[in-house]
Amino acid sequence: MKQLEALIFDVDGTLADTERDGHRVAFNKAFSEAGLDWHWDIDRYGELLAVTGGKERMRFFLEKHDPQLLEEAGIEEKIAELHRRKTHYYLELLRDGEIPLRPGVERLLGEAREARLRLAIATTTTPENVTTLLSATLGDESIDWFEVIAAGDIVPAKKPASDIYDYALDQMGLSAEQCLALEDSRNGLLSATDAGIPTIITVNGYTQAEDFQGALLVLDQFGQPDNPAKVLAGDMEGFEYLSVDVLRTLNQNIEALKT
Ligand code: XBP
Ligand code: MG
Repeated sequence: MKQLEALIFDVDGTLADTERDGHRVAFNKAFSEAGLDWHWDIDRYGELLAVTGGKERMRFFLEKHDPQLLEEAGIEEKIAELHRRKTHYYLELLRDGEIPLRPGVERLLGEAREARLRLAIATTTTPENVTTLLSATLGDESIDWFEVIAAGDIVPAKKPASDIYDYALDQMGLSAEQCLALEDSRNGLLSATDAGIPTIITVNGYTQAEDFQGALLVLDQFGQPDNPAKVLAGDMEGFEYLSVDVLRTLNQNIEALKT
């Protein structure tokens, strides 16, 4: 029987609600600094989240908003420069403490470390965005809690492709059944499940209406003893919030189904 060995966390939307008041705000600052009129309001940004990756998201926006611009010489450099400035503004927001962790994240990481579960990250965002979020919320030493931080352009295809999870598994030398993935979006679910990793979803404002067919469990948040999680799909086995005990039970149930 395969034991649960590791947890692989998504970042944006899962560890913290980074999109609406973080990435979106930073994109808009970069656009206005460059003299562009590409303001992304909350609803439009929700539509643009269909595509993961900041540079990819700008290209997706231009396909509808100004397709001719995509044909112009130098557009890739322009997108890359806008993305560098966007990252600068995003890191500023993180360092200013504007983006807290979601409820239960710090507790679950602490429990997982105590239980000697191995930890990794699989995200489409830029690596500095991950390390800066961790430093700003949990202290510099928390970066070392994660033996692999698989992020951004390290793989050719971003989520929903499985590449980033395949990479994390490879780096850890683990098989998919030894891990659980924690995600907030359909693109994340598709990526993790395509890599064979059973996945737990914690929804947020942008992802709550998405199709999470195939997820092991769908929650409104990880939850806390004084702030129980709501189960939106699946079974939390009578537990009130996502704990290592729940994760081990879910893992054992999957293994039991195989025998
Ligand atoms: C996160 C993303 C990222 C961020 C922006 O998706 O889609 O693109 O919005 O990050 P997931 P960058 O949570 O599924 O990994 O601008 O650094 O790409
Ligand atoms: Mg996410």
